[in-house]
This record gives sequence, C-alpha cells and structure tokens, in this order.
Amino acid sequence: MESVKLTPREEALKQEIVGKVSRYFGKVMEDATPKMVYTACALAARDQIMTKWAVSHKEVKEENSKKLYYLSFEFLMGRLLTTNILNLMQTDEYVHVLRALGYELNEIAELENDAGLGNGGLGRLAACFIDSLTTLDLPAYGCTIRYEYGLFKQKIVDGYQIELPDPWLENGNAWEIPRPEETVEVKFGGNVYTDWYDGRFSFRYENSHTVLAMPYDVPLVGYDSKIVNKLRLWSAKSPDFMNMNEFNRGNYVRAVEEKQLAEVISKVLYPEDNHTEGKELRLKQQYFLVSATLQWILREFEHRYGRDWHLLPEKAVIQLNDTHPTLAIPEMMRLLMDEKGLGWDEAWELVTHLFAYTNHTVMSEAMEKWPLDMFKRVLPRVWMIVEEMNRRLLEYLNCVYPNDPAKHKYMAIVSDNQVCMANICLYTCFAINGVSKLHTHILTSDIFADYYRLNPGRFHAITNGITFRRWIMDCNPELTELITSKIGPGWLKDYSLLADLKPYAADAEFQKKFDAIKKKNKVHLAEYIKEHNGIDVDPESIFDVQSKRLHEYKRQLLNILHILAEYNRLLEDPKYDYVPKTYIFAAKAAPGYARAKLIIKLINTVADKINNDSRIGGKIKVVFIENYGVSIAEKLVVAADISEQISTAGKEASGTGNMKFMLNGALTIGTLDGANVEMLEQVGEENIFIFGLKAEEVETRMRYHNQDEVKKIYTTNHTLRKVLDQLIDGSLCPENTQIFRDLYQTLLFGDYGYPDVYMVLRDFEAYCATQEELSRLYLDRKKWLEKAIMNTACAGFFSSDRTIMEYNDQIWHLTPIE
Ligand code: 26W
Repeated sequence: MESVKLTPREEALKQEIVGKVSRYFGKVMEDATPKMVYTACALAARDQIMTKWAVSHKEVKEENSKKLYYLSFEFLMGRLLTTNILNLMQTDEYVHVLRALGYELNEIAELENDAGLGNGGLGRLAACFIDSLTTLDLPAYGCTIRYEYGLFKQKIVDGYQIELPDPWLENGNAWEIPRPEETVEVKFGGNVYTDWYDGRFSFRYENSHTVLAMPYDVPLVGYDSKIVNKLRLWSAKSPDFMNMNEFNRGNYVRAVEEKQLAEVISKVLYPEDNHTEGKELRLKQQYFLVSATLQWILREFEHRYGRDWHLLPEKAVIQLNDTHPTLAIPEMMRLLMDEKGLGWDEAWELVTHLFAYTNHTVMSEAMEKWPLDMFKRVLPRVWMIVEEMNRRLLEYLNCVYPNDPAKHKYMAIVSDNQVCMANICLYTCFAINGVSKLHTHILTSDIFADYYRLNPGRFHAITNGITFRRWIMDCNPELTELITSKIGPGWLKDYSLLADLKPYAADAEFQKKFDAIKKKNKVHLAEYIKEHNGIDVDPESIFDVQSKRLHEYKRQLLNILHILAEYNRLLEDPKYDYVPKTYIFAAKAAPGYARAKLIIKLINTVADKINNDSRIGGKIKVVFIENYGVSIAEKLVVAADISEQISTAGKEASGTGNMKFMLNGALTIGTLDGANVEMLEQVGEENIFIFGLKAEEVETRMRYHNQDEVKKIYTTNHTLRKVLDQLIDGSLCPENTQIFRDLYQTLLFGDYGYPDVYMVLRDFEAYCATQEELSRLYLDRKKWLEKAIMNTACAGFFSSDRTIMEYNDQIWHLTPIE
C-alpha cells in the first residue's frame, strides 16, 4: 500500500471502506479480494445516498409534489459505482482512498456486473432519463421487473453467436434494498363472476392463480442534485412455500413446481427487440409489472390524499415506454372501478388524464398484438374492460369516420382476433410522442395519421438525448477536463454552454490536446482488442465503429460488403493509396433472428479472411467485439474516429448511440434518419457525412418494389457485383460455399419477390463514395480535428437534460423540489 496523504474526509471514507470489509466479510484489508473491496465501496456510496434519501423523502412528502412513474420493461443501467460517486461529486476522494489502499478505482469498478436489464435503445434511454430527472430535481420513479437474468451474454464461437445466460445477481446486488413489507398480489386466469351487490356490480374470481410481487428499490442520485429518486424492481414470488396438498400426497416435484411456475415470471428478459411473438409468459410479465406498480401508486396516493380520486392526475403522471406496459390502462380502470368503487365514466376521466405514451419504432413486426383467446384466458377481468373500451371506441369512430370499415378495423383495439396495444394507447393517452422530428413526422403523417387528425394537440416530437454524466464525464474524464479547462465547468449542468467550445475547434493547441486524448483512448481499445480478440490493431489507423443491435434495417450488411469491396480493390490495385482502417463491430442478434445471426457469421468470416491475408499488409483490420453492452459502449464511443449510423432512412426512430459518438468527437457517416437529421442541423453539413436515399425515396421504392432498379445495379456496378458473387462462390467459406446464400438471395430476389427491402444495394455506391471522402479527409489532420471538435461542441442539444425539460414542459408538468 502506498502512503498517500489523505484529507480528513478521505481518511473517514477510508475507515468506512475498511470497516465494511471487516463487518461484511470478516476480513482485514490485507486478506480482502478485489471483489470484496468493490462491494465495500458500493456499500459506502450507498450509505451516503441513503442519508441523502431520508432528507429528500421528507421534502418530497412535505411538498406534496406531483410524481412521475416511468413504466418500462427495460432499464439498461450498466454499472453504477462510478456514475454514483461521480454524481455524489466524490470521484477524486474514492480515487485517492483506493490508491492509499493499493487499488485503482477503474479496476475495482470493472468488477461490477452490468445491470443488463434491457435490449438496446429503449432500455438505455430509460436509464439516461432517470439520471436526468434526478439531476433536475424532478421527483420520479422508474418501474420495471427485477429479471433474474438480464439480456443474454454473447459468445462468438467459430464466427457464430452463442447465447449464454446472464446471472447478474449471482454475487448479490449492493445497490438494491428489498421491501418485503410492500409486497402486493397479482392474479392471473381463472373465471370471473359478476354479482350485483349493494347497488353495484362486484367481481368474484374463481380458480385464479396468485403471484406475489415484491419490490426492490435502487436509490438514485443525480449530478450534484438535491433529491434521491429510485428505480423500483418487482420480483415474482410464490405465495406458498410449496403446495402442501401435493406434498402430503407424496408428490414432492409437483409441490415445488407451482412455486417455480409463479417465480418464472421475473426470471428472464425477452431478448427480442423490434419483434414480438405472442408469448404467454411475456403477457404475464406485462400484467405483473403494471398491476403491481399501479397498486403501489394507488396505495401511496390513498395514504396521502385519502379517497379524493379526482386529484390523481394532479399528483401522478404515468409514462408508458412504448406499448409494453399498455395493460396499465385497463388495469387502472379495473382498480378504480372494482377496488375503489368508481363508475366507468369517473374512472375513464381519470385514466385519460394520467397516461402518456412514447412510441419507439415504426417497424410493423414490433407492433404488439395479443391473440384474443390467450388474452381472455390469462386476463379475464381485464379483457371485459378492454372489450368495453373497444365497443365505445367503435361507436366513436362511427361518428368521426362514418362508413369507413377499413379505417375502423385499422384503428380498433380488437380486430382479427387480436388485441392491438398501440390502439389502446392512441385512444386513451393524453399525450403521445415520437423520439425525433422525423420519427414523429412519420407517426403523424403515416402510421398514426388517422388518430392524429382527430386530435393533433396530443402529439409531440421530443428528440431523445443521452446523459452527459455517463457518456462523457464518466467514460471520458480527460476530455471532460480539457473542455472544462477552456470553457469552465458550467456546461456540466447546463448543456447549452458546450457551444462555447466552438471557437477552439480551429485552435492548434487545443486540437493537439484533443487528438492526444483520442489517441490514448484508441490505444486502450487496441489493448482490449488484443486481449479479447487476439488481434493487433494499429491506433494510428482510422477506427470506424458500428455498435448497436444487429438488425437488417441497421444495415451492418452494407458496412461489411463495403469492407469486402475495399479489400478486393487492395488486392487488385497495388497502387491503391489506402488509408489504413480498423473496422469495429459490436452487436447482439435476437436468438431467434436467423438472418441477423448469419450476418454476424459473415462479419466474422470476412474478418478472418482479411486479418489473415498478409498480401494487404494489415491495412484493413476487422474486429467483432463480443457481448456488446453498456460497459463496452463506454470503451467504444471514446475511441471512435468514425461513427456508423447507416440505417435505411425512415426506419431508425432516433438512435442514441449516434449522439454518444458525436459527443466524444467522432465524425458520423449516416443516412438522413432518426436523430441524424437533427445532428446535421446542429453541426452543419460540412461536419457530418450524409449519404443515401431519403425517407420518402425509400418509401416510394418500398411501395413499388422496383425490381428493374436492383437488376440494373447488379449488372452495372462491378464492385458490388463482385462482392455479392463472393457470398456464394466459395471465396469466403470454401468448406461451406452456400452458407451465405440466404443473404445473396434476399438482396437480389427478396423473400416474397421484393428484393433489397432495406436498400443495401441502392445505397451501396453512395456509401462507398462517402467512405472514400472520409478516408481522404483523415489525412488532413487539422481539418479532421476541427470537424471532430465541432461535433463535440455542437452536441449540447443531445443532453437528456434537454429532453427531460421538454417532456416536463409539454407533458408531465412536475415541479422541481426546492
Ligand atoms: C416487444 C419486443 C420489442 C422490444 C423492444 C419491440 C420493440 C422494442 C423497442 C421499441 C426497440 C427499441 O429499443 N427501439 C429504439 O428506441 C430508441 C429509444 O427511443 C431509439 O433511439 C431507437 O431508434 C429505436 O430503435
């Protein structure tokens, strides 16, 4: 251990940590494992948060403030230690104390398991939002399921994705506090009987199954904030230790089985994003979370305001993160009517002022629809309510859109023997929002146009954002310090001040420092790649990164086909003056999405071929980093020179990875899609590299499926033709020449006769040209750095603090706690 001079506060913290190690693990520091030291640090930070919490709780209570409940099936929090101590403004203290104890904070922090309770963008957005809400002192609760297994862990074996479970709670979770006393019951299935009793209907359940919902709370601090908010995670428990009837009959396995069946509800996060299958367990998860959360909300309300139910929309607002928690709407009706004794109209009045809905995708495969028979069987009482809502909706539609059965069917809650969750939201919510300007435009002019026309005032465009605490301060402390040294610390609390950096973009001295930090981050990433992939990459080469879920619309395929084309050219043209590049991919594919998994295999196959071909002298390297998640994203965004945001225009609702790369000074190559459109507005067209078809152009091509165009491209673009042919001529995988035929086939002929649905072939030429332009630019260091710095300087708008302020002004109307 170093003998480091500590301040009295640091000395106290040190004693705190040493004390935790001794009390929790019965060890002296010399015998403690690094993991124990991690836990001790987390517990010490948690204690500080708890002390703050007690005060905050009292104040929130005294002010009787309105509260936000952010209902989401995903909260992709990542690790909490370093962001928590950063938000407590104690990073330096922890660094010093740990150093005095012989540890590095960064190394200790790496021992925490990622809380991977989400698939991608939607889940990470929820995590950024809760950070900004807290930082802005707005009282809010995040509500989700305490999945025992988060998103699967990805391994790459022989180029293929293999999924492994993610038992993230295995070694305990230092941040959560169990609240068994707040357990509630959730009922499934059985029969519902209606009785007329005491002048009104009452509902009796027979043969239903009860599952207990027990909450765990994770307290959350904001950056230099006064209040503490919390993330409430619900865990499913069986009401019985085991079924004693079965047990007494000697049926031991049956006796524990029932318990298992109840607890399976919170076992695992569904790994599909942008795709739904009517799985019964998923429906149960949905009802479980919303019913438990609403019972808690009403209990808290009643506790404070008694049975003045008309006050409810003044005291609470519930944000539905996509349609996944939509059952909250009929469930709130049920609770208000069946349990609190309100009539339909009174309950409806409240419900239509309580819920707001965010849409996160226009992909039709992602639209949630439940088979009617399953819905009725699992949720018999909720079904009665949904059926009545649908009846009233159709009555209304008959008035506003008379004689238009096709429209009625499209807008109905129940049609084709399915319950359409989006239509419940569109009918009921007082606010509906898209997540970027373009996305909202597509919602209001296309997929939700019929609802929009009826009441345009409900629709909002609120562009996504990211929390700067995690996505620059925590993951890129040196850049944070450099910026602060020039423009002062104000930007850390007021994102608009980041624009003060613009004058430094062309400053040679600043450029040099900016460049040095990027280089250092690239060296770190190169070390990580060496350790995990065994590949040597050159930090002097351009680092071009595409990290996000694997989906056809995100077009990792376009990227890899272009790489193959560059490789071909290098082999064919010895004089090709190629700027060395390292292409980095990181992506998980949904386990059931065969084509996405095949694209992963293709990337790895091309990588092997290129990385091992000595003829090109290591000028191109291709790396697939396995198990992409929040912690890997933190390493990638700081080290990228180029950020790939190349989705088919009109398909990516917003994207948020694009913002993280921009903030850390990468140049974007992208389509006019999602928030890229607004990045262009912020940074100016000379600082972003836009190519390809626009959303309307894609739309017309989708509508008319122009096969001749695809044929023509194939016959005239020889570069493209060659790479397509390589997919099936055995040059990539001689031992299995047909392995990539499916990709070849869909691009050229399509699944149902519609080729190239995602416009990979149509955008190929423009993409290649833009890549070439970027490579040339990289050689002009001054120009490149100027653009990179401008990207950082213009990223202020993408702070989730701005996003949350917009939600609050337009939708929530919460008052910050004084
Ligand atoms: C039920 C299966 C399922 C699961 C997740 C369907 C759909 C989803 C999400 C809507 C997918 C998602 O994460 N969407 C992303 O949301 C981000 C935050 O708004 C956007 O930035 C991304 O563009 C969008 O793809």
